[in-house]
Amino acid sequence: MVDNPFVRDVQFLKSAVKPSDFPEGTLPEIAVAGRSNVGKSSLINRLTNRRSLARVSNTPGRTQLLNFFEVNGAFTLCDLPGYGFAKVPLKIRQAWGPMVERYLEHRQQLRALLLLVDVRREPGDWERDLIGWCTHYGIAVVPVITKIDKVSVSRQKQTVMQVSKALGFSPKRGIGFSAKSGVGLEELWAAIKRYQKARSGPQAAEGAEDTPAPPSP
Ligand SMILES: Nc1nc2c(ncn2[C@@H]2O[C@H](COP(=O)(O)OP(=O)(O)O)[C@@H](O)[C@H]2O)c(=O)[nH]1
Ligand SMILES: [Mg+2]
Repeated sequence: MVDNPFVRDVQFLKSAVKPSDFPEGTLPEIAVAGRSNVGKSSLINRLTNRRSLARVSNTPGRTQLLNFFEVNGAFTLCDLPGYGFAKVPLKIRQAWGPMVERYLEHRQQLRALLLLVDVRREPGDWERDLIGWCTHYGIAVVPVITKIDKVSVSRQKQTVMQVSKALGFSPKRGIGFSAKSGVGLEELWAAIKRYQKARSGPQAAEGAEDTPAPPSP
């Protein structure tokens, strides 16, 4: 593994489904969301420099949980369950939306959501719906374009800008990331640090100007 100078200490706090079970405390929180197979576990492991912090936890049939970690004693990370795994029973898939929306609504200390998008896939309704919820609850979204090593170095910047725009953000908002090579790690950490200090709620000024309106019905 490439050295990661950003992490001193990571602790698993707990898993939870409903707000009354979320870990207490006032540290700012950053959430991570993405479709199954987008590279979420790989990103979290790379981000925290742990080989298997975010275990492959999308085992079909299992209850889907929000997993909370504390990083550097400075902020908490919430790993949302991957969305859309075909083998997950319908009942569990249907529980995903209400669980995540309740989290977005109630988690006061949530400062930003990292929305992972695979560089080889067109963002779809799911991504737009999630952005719509975040906008509604005043939560900043940072698009992270994963597996950026799959496109040639000369096209990476342009691709990130295109995906960012396709999601309704300003082109420069997106971050290209590769868990494989470590590209984007520094930029991602810089964004996390910035959002740790940001205010939450509907007045969350930073980025609000280019957060798209919720999709029309
Ligand atoms: N080339 C490449 N493959 C990746 C990257 N990140 C994840 N993968 C691969 O994508 C697959 C899914 O990754 P995983 O982290 O388990 O995705 P998750 O389901 O979103 O947690 C695995 O085969 C990973 O090795 C990346 O940055 N580059
Ligand atoms: Mg995973």
